[in-house]
Amino acid sequence: MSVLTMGVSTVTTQVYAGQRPGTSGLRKKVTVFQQPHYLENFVQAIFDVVPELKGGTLVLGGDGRYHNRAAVQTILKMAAANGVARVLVGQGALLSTPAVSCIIRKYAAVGGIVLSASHNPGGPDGDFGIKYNVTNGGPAPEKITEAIYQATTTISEYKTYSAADIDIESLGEYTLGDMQVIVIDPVSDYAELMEGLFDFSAIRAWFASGKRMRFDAMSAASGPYATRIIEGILGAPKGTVVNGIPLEDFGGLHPDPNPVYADDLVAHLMATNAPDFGAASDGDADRNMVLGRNFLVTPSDSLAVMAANAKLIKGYAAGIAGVARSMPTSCAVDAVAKKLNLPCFETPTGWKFFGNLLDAGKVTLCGEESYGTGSNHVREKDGVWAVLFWLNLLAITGKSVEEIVTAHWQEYGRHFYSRHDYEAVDTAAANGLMAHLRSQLPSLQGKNLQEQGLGAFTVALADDFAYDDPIDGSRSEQQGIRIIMTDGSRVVFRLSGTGTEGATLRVYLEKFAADVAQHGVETQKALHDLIVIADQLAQIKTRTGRDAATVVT
Ligand code: G16
Repeated sequence: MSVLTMGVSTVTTQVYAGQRPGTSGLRKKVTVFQQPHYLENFVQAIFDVVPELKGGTLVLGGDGRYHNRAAVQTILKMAAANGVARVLVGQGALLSTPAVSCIIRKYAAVGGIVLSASHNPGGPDGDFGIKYNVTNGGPAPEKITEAIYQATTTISEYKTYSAADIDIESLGEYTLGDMQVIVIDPVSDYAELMEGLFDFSAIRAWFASGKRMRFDAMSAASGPYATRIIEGILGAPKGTVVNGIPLEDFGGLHPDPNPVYADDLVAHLMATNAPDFGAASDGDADRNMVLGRNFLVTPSDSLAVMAANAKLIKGYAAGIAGVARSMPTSCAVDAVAKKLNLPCFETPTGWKFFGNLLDAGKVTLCGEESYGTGSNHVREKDGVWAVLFWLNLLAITGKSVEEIVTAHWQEYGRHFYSRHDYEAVDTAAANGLMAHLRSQLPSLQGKNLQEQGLGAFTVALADDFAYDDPIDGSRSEQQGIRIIMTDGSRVVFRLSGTGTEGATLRVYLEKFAADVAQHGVETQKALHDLIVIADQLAQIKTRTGRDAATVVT
């Protein structure tokens, strides 16, 4: 049923179960979102939970995946019916996640809606997602996402506006009832922000000297940003950015910048006559992978190198206030913080947990093992920013990626690190595995694992990570099981909050080596004993029925 008043109609709807946002918004199969009123219910819940949007500005865009354009039209009409004064929408429905954050902040918007399932595959059979970002430009904190979820559990109607679709393919201004719609260039505000942070002349000179780079945009949102900035403003040769045109199905590939899904980039950087620098970004351009010629950089090391060298970069030359990392991220950045006497925070997985620390000025740089790094310039992780940070570092030091990272290890020691993912595992089996681990926590404390034939480790701490936000006092529990050894080695277990099929078990492994002679050991070899311990303690093989991880990063 639908009741029409002055173009605004109130549509009767029914509750859909399971609209609770995960680590980063609501992510489901496209076909789930295509059910009648499914998207509308969630969007109305946002308008109900954030009444400030009435009369305010909303930023709207997404990663270019299938269903984005249709969803943008639906949301524009609902925004008009819910009294939003102005919407800034990216041309072609495109806005990278960090660009949304930048634009919310620059134009003092009340918030933004990002249509993205990030690195998850796209297309009619792929995934779709939606998340709400708040006034600081960052992902809504749990208090708000939970309120949105609660609103979806009682919803009975939503408001929409009857009008023709807006032409979002062309820049321009339109009206929808009393609401103004401005179709904006997705790149220009973001490019201007980057120019203020980095030494573009030094990077231009680096390219002009014949240095080469390969940026793989994975047919996703970073393409237009990287092409305009790296090839356009910074003068890199045409062809430096590959897969630079966003495709609705990402070319059928998995837009996740890690050595498994960005294997083509890795192959190019391992080839003879490889470029000096390689980089990739994910579906919505907030993740990054960087690599040198014949040399992979782990995201945890990347964060540590950035923190150690921040003073060399224009935007951070005045010094950084502190650093933060998600709990499963390696402690490489902690070593830098210790030496530079900087505060260092450990938060649960999810960029939303960095927001309060950044707003309070407690930290400047943040990072996660899941190929995410960022700073206080926006309130999201930022793939193109991270690549520009590295380019700036290469340009002003004149060193190679390998030289920079190996010198870093010499100074701070090496934190060997790997994540083993078991994707699309049976949900009950995955929950059983976590429950089994939890039940062992009390008895693991202080245990000498060598006595069980499990490598020369003694457990210093075994717990289920809980975080007390130092700014707002909120507490988040059950954020991952940590088993920390007396030598600082760690095995961490979590279930992903971003998957859409069954459960994904993530096993994070870390071992520290101060001795330079050890630094050349192959990572999986260095972590071998911990891999065995993880399997034994969690009974991974028997409980998941898997012989090997789906993805090893
Ligand atoms: C999101 C979050 C990140 C998190 C990642 C993985 O990234 O923003 O903070 O590290 O998911 O989360 P999980 O381990 O729960 O799958 P993205 O790039 O998917 O938005």
